[in-house]
Amino acid sequence: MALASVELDTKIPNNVGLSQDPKLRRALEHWQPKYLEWWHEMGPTDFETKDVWLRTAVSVDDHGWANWDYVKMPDYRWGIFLTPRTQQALIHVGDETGKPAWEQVPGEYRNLLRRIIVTQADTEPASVEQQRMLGHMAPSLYDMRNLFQVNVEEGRHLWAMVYLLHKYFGKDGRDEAEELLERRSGDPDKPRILGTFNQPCDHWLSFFCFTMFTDRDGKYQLAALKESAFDPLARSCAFMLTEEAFHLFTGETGISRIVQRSAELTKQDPNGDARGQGGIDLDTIQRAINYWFTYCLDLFGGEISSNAAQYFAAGLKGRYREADRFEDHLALDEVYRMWVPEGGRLVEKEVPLRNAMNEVLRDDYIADCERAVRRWNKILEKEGLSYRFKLPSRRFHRHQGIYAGHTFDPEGNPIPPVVFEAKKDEWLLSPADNAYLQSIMKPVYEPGKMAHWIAPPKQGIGGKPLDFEYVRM
Ligand code: BYC
Ligand code: FE
Ligand code: FE
Repeated sequence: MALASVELDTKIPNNVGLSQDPKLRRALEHWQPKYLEWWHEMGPTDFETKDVWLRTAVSVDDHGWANWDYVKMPDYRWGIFLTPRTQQALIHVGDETGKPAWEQVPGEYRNLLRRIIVTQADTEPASVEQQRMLGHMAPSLYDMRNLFQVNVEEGRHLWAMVYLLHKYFGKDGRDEAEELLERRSGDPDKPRILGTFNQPCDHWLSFFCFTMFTDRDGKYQLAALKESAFDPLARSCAFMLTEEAFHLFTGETGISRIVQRSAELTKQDPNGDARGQGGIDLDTIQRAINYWFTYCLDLFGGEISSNAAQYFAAGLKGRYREADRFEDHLALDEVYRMWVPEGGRLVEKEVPLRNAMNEVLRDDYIADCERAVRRWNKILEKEGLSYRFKLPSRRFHRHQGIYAGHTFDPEGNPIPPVVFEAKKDEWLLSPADNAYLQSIMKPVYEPGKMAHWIAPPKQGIGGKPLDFEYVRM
């Protein structure tokens, strides 16, 4: 397998040999101005002329794959990078296990693969749209820069998927690429595909929850696609995951810093309420966790899914780290036990493992989220507070799968809809919470300064100190 070298001085930086494929190059160069128009309209528009200290992917080398510099976001070099393979990849998921991975899309899986790639692709611009106003409330220049870093990289993830659509799906793929720039997060007529990506994310508590919980769904979905028998998709997702780590860092540490500050303010306040001190109270953080975590559980699809079984059988998607964590890649003989709502009660059922693959991936995701919650609770413990955060049950507040259409309390007990309605604002981020959070989030544009409601990070980023001018205002 010849490895294409990295082309950086071309219109579209890439390591997929675009210069040797004039037809594909022209098609992508035709899409490029439309992408830039979308960015101009739907990206962090009001900061287009600012210099931002950004990292740009410039190679796929494990050491030094990124370059750091001041960049104006519309000038960001969005490129197409695939993790190289040194040897022929073999399929290690589903019925075709052991055969060579596909370099082309098999005709019988064309529609399924297109659908998976389009669904993945659609989330990337959606998240940029959801976050487009947050620069105006940034708690510091450090945070603003991190927001913009996440935004430009989600843009690059769109490029990664659009490359696959253009290269492997002909006219259908080019049409899909156009439509990806036409749907809009939250638009009633042409919404984004998945529910969570139409939810407003209009303050920084939601932004950190989004990068903590929603980008983490991204991590697990990309990890599942990294195991795909369609090798260009697997290699594309492998490289996206290197960028994704920073998005998850932003979310997890962002919440840690809010928890730290909220704990301090809770102790300072005579009533033990951080809101009394102009900060974010612990209950509101818990409600934000409940809200975003449950919307993100939906992103894994139905608990019992013939789609998931088909994806696994065909080798289109694997489990999290399928290659190194599992011996049996057929998953034909096992069952998965889960609680299924039936006549107002929960009944334990056995589901063939392949049909439960969405739930298997959700399990790994939940375990990862639990790890982060333990870290946040350590902060509370250190501050001498008895309050503890908790992830709600996977049945609580669901809009997809077998629990959708039923009502549960955060512990997962079935409750009547009227009780849920009455308790909703106690359990989930409410309009009143959002209004309060927006009211305290005034932008802080002075280098090194932090908003009152968040603790500073341990250190700066990109080799710079915390008081560096990360965005030149
Ligand atoms: N909203 O068998 P089912 C990221 C639909 S995030 C709306 O349950 P399946 C990122 C489903 O399409 C990662 N509809 O689901 C993060 C199906 O429709 P049809 C994104 C939904 O197919 C932050 C029906 O319900 N990547 O990268 O097994 C920032 C029943 O299907 C939802 C991917 O999602 C929903 N939540 O699994 C930036 C990977 N869930 O057939 C980026 C690609 C299900 O009845 N996607 N439906 O019309 C997939 O692999 C699968 O499509 C899903 C769903 C896991 C999403
Ligand atoms: Fe992404
Ligand atoms: Fe991300």
